[in-house]
This record gives sequence, C-alpha cells and structure tokens, in this order.
Amino acid sequence: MKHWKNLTAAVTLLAASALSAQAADMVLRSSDTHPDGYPTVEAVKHMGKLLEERTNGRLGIEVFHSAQLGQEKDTIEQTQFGVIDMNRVSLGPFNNIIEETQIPSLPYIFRSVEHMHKVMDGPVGEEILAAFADHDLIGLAFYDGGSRSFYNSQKPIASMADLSGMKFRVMQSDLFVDMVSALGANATPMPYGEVYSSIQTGVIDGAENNWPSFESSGHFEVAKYYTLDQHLIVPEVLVMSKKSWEKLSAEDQAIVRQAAKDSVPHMRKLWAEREAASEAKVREAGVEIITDIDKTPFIDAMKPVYEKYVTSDKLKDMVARIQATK
Ligand code: GTR
Repeated sequence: MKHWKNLTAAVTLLAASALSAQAADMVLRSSDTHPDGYPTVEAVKHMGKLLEERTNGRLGIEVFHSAQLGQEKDTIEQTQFGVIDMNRVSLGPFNNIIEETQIPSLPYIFRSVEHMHKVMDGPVGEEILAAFADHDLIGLAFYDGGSRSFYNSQKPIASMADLSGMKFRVMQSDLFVDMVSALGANATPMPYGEVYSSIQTGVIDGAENNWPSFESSGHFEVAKYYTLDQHLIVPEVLVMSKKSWEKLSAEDQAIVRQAAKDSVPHMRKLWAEREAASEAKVREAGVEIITDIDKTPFIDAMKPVYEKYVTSDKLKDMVARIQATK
C-alpha cells in the first residue's frame, strides 16, 4: 500500500515536471535522497550541463533532490520500472539484489579512500557496473561516500564492548545487519528519512554514516557522540533505467556514459570540500568525536561476515583482487 502511494506521488511529480521542463528536448529525471547543494546532487546537475552542451540541448537532466521521489529502496524499484530515469544511490540498498555490490560494501575491505578509488576506477569497478544490466538498470559511474562510522545519542563509544546491546539503524541490506550483529550490537534496517525521529524518540540509539550525511541530515543534533571507527567505505553509484536507456540512440548512450564518467572528478572535488565543511559544523555544534579507538578487534570481528557473503569463486576472486590492489 505504502509502496503504491509512493509510486503515485512520484508519477504525479514527474508528470508536472514534464510540462515545465524546457531546457532540453529529452529531460532525464534523476532521484537523490540528499538535499540541494549536496555533492552527489551537484555532480548529477553538472553531468546534465555536460549532456546539454554535448547534444546541443537534445538531452538534459533534472535532479529531484531531498527524497522528493521517495526513499532509496522504493526509488530503485521505480528506476527498474522506468518511472524514474536515473538514480544516485549508495551501493548498500543494492546488496540484496545484486551480489557483486556486496563486495565493495564489505566492512574494512578498502584500506583508504584512495584504495577504493583505485579499485572502483579499474576493472573490478567496471565488472560491478556491468552487473546492473541483469537487473533492468545501467550502471554509469561511482561517486564517493567517504567512510562511515557510528554515532549515537547515549554515550561515547571507544571499543566493541561499548557497542554491546546498543541499537543502530543500518541501510536496508542484510550484510549491514550482520555487520552490526558481529560487533555485538543490534541492527534495525530502516529508510534514511526515518532515522532522525527514530533517534529522537529513542527507537534506536544511533546510526552510522559519513561526515556530510551526518551533518546534512541533522542527525548530529540528536546524536552527540561520533566514533570514527570507519567500518565502511561504500561507494555510491549512478544508475539509469534500462527502459530509459533503450530509448536513446547508441550515439546518445555513449554520450551519457561519458558525461557520467566526466562528472566524477567534479564530484570528488565537491566531496572533499563538503567533508571538511561538515566536520567543522559538527564539531562546532559540540558533538564529541571519539578518535582514539583500536580498529583491530573491529576488523577481526568481521571474519564471519566475509565467510557468509563471500561464497562463490567469483566473489572470492574479486575480494582477492581488491586486496592485491596497491
Ligand atoms: C548516505 C548515502 C545515501 C544513503 C544514506 C543512508 O551516505 O549517500 O545514498 O544511502 O547514506 O544511510 O541511507
């Protein structure tokens, strides 16, 4: 029921925009959960400008930010149906449907953001993008999502023992539920848009995210302790509906692919700026930042998660290639 209500709202909004959009002959409608000005939103707008320039206005993009078209899981389905043309999402909500996306979503798989860039810019990244094609989607490019750490409203957390029994929201992915359980805490998968009020009312003790999301969502107002355990460096992905893709000529498909790739350096620049600005804002608000933590027990605790999710030879090989990437 809720699903259909969301779908109806999205269709109404998209129909209204079709009447008003005049910048380009074909306007691709793109969804994002983040507010206007967030690096992912601005990067897709930048891609839209490149498209307009390169097609003399035949193609353009309109970004529906702030979850106007719904929460990520619902918008993914709508993109598969072709109701939404493009979507910028975390890889997390794809974990239960596209097994390859689980690999860069594994805790502590990347040693650093630089390591993640190297992997996702290379053959492993291309293989993961290609995997979307079996699910009515076209994987276009990866964006940055920094590193994710736990925050909560209760107490400073500096060790796994401190996490014990606490309740954390995770993205709707079984892998993240198991990650939190392996650390001795309880996971509640829920849409991003419900996290603020759930922390405020005590339904959960906290959640986990990067600096820009912790800040832009306002979660730092209700969760005053942020522990930089950096358990995840999950890339974000820009996808297109296969239905919309098939309406384009081969030439335009190539232009769309290239414009998506060309938006990545712009995104990375905006990301670095926003990370610093968000950190400053959160610190200024008096959030206690816990940096003195030994990550080794956290990393060791992830062994059963790897054993459960990295099962086939294909996935094992992918993990090995990531670990071997210098
Ligand atoms: C953000 C990410 C979003 C969304 C959100 C979440 O960092 O950019 O796409 O996945 O986290 O936790 O739901």
